[in-house]
Amino acid sequence: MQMTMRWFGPGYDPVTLEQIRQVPGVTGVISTLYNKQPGEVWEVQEIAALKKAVEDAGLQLAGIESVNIHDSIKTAAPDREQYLDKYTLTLERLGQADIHLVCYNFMPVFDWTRTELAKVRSDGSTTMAYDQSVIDTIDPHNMQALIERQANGFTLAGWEPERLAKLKDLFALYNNIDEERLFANLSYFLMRIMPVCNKYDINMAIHPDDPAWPVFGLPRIVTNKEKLLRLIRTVDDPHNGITLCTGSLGTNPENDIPDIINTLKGRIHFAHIRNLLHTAPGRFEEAAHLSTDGSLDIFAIVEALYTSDFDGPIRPDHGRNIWGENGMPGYGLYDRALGAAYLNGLWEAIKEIYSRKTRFTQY
Ligand code: CS2
Ligand code: MN
Repeated sequence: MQMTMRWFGPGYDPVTLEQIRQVPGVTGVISTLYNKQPGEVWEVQEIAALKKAVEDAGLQLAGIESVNIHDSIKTAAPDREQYLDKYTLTLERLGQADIHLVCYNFMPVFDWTRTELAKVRSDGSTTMAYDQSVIDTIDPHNMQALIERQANGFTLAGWEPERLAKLKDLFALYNNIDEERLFANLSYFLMRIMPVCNKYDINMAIHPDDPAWPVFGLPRIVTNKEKLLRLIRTVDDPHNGITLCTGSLGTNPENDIPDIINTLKGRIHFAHIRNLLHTAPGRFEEAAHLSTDGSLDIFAIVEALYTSDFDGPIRPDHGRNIWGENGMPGYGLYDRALGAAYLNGLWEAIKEIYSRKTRFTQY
């Protein structure tokens, strides 16, 4: 396991690499070229500059989140081959730069969805929250404005105004795309990129849909154990793996996350750990990482990662805004740093318990 934090890059992230470097046990960052639109090829020099900035700060660029996928690939539009070639070229360049982990998602139109970005909790901290009954009354065309209004002046990952400006066209593209078609398009994408992933040993780690059910009538295909299993079996290559995001899979209380971890052993390449509190069916808010603050058993989750020999990067996913920090929703420094410290503590304790168990069974 390598403890990391997400960093959005200079000019986008108010958190600095120097601050991240001082969080105990954090040795790497997960980053991206935030200025890139889906479908744009990443330039060699841009990748090198990102890597250099991270390494100059004494950290490792442990992976990319995300190289976003163009809608023509997701919808199998007539020009998809051109975009697949571009994606492959970006992967090739990342591989040549010695980067071996790429997180991506295959959600139609909208990335993660929340109805509130700064819900005030009883302790005065603010957090992101979701309420399906609110979504049910919103015209999806107003969704971008709703997010923007609460985003504290930041452009949030997955909510790029340039792309969402064409929302009508985007929805039209997905008109005939049901779950099966979307799955076929995802499988095709994976088959097409596996050769380059094999050549450069790049682990692809699909991010689960967030929340884990259809939103605005758009299909969602990365939501539970069965669907994840189907995906890794359909393209049965070790480089086709997943990002275990507890906050996304955990939106559905029926998802047994430790069981998912055990079932997908060996194919989990990246872990996002965050906690959330279920307040009613279809309604939740993001909690502090500590198990007792939310509905997820973070100990059991970390234990399952440990016992399934998980050896990829982990990052504390969304944190609250605390101590007066006016951070990017979900990505302030303080609460994520507390999350990293907590997760490191759990890992150390679990490792110690298991090594004692092994010592005892040897006698
Ligand atoms: C992230 C996602 O902040 C978040 O919720 O987990 O935006 C994630 O980066 C993308 O879905 C992965 O492509
Ligand atoms: Mn996540």
